[in-house]
Amino acid sequence: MARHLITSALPYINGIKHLGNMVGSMLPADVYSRYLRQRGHDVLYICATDEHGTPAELAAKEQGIPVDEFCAQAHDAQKAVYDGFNLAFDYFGRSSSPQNRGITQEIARELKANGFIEERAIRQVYSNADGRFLPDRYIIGTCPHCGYDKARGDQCENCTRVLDPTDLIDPRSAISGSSDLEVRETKHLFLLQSALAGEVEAWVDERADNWPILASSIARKWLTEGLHDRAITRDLDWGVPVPADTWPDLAAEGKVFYVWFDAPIEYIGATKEWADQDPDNRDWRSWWWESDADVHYTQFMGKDNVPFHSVMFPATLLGTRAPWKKVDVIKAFNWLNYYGGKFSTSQKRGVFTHDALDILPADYWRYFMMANAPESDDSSFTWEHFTATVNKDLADTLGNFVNRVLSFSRKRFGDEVPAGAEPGEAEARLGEEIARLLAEYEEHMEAIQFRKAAAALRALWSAGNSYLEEKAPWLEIKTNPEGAALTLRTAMNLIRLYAVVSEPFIPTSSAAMRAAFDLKDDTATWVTADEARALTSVPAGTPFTVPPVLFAKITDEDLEAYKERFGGEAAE
Ligand code: B3M
Ligand code: ZN
Repeated sequence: MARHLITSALPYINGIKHLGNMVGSMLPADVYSRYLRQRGHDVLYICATDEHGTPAELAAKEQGIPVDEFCAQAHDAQKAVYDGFNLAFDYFGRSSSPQNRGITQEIARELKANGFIEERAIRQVYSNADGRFLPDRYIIGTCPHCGYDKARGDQCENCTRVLDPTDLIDPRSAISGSSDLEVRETKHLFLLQSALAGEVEAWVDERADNWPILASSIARKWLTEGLHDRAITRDLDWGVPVPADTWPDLAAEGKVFYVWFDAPIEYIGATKEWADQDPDNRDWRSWWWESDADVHYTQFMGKDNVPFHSVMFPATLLGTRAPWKKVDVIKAFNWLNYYGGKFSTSQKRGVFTHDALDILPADYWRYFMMANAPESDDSSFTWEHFTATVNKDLADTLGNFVNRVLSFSRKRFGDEVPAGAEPGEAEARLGEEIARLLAEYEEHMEAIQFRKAAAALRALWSAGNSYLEEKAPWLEIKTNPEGAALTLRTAMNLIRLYAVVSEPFIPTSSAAMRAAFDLKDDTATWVTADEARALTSVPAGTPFTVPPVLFAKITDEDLEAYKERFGGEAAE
């Protein structure tokens, strides 16, 4: 038994999340966590909303409510959706927590003490009307390249060119609309990443070979481009304040840390939030202090987040000279597209997480997304593919097997698992096959290869169908009722095995399968190779019930309706 710390990239507080966000971070982390828990490991799965930064401030302003209120509401709304997907976080925190504030400030002080944070003066736009410095994206004006009149100081949305606020024609404040702006000198904190570059490189070299290739290649590419010093403070009201004991001038000016500085620290912060709920029994430092070398830490994220996690966050932690636990394995994902194009909130293209749950239960989505996870390449969501997968794998191969076996047995033998006949050659062959596929499934899960793991799971389900076709108990019953009883009993043992091993992917359906059998002392969380070979864990005489249909098929009419509602056309 090992201790596994698992985090998924923190969903940003504002904006609707689509299936692509989910498949690249929280869902795979949940599947992996569930698997490890079932294998008996001590797992801590931590996530949180990432709440600071300008987009949150602007969204709150648009709604006319204070930013803390906006974040509290948006946090609850996101949490409800994740509950709906059955994401079994040990804790889902908030980066605006006092815990994160404290740890972020502590880390900044340590970095300064070690000479890795320096104050530098830069020239920045100041708004007299607002009485504050404006971050780049708080300045709006006309784009010098394309003439778009709502270009932001960091980038023009229309022609996508990167801009400097001073490039804008007729610049004005996004807060007040005032054009009474001037450029003033002001101080910011810089993280001296260049001084840590060698150490970070050595750190990456030491472990990235063990990472799935997508993450290690991005980390290496980023390192070749060189680590530059970065400004880690911003002029915002909403953020972790620069601590006044260490930088009184900057604190007096109201500077806060840049959102990407405090967001990864919230992995630690949220662990402390979790521990503070039950301080007698939970020790957050034991998960984050490297002297507890038994902790194995895995992070899940989309590929755009890899540079921050593989290079910048480790640089921050290394620079503290404190034994903070650093990531062991980074599992990254490519994009999930929608009909070959991007999911788009503004164009209403694609499936958003709350709508998905509105239409179909979470297990349908969980299975489809993980079976088609964008691991080696981008993958594309289409309603046709989704329908075919649900109908074939879930409804036919798994669901139908379960219902057919249990209904038929009840009809012929009553409400208990039937006795009769000893396992023969067909059962021995089946047992070997199941044990082999189970080992394969475990191997892919350990390697965090979800598509392959899902394929092995599907093969386990298929093996049951092949066995049933071969033995044909509906014929057998006429000539050899004892043999039919053996077949059905063996098939019920498969159902029980499926219930246990499918749980990481389809927890609700697994629970329904498991509940079908009234087993005594039903505490097993996994299936051993011997049990898989024997297929006798559910003995004759065990009472059982027939669960309601596990997966309803998606009809042609449903398919058309979904395409109509969500737009099912190739992107232009
Ligand atoms: N919030 C992801 C994003 O919004 C970002 C991840 C933070 S992980 C520390 O794109
Ligand atoms: Zn432009």
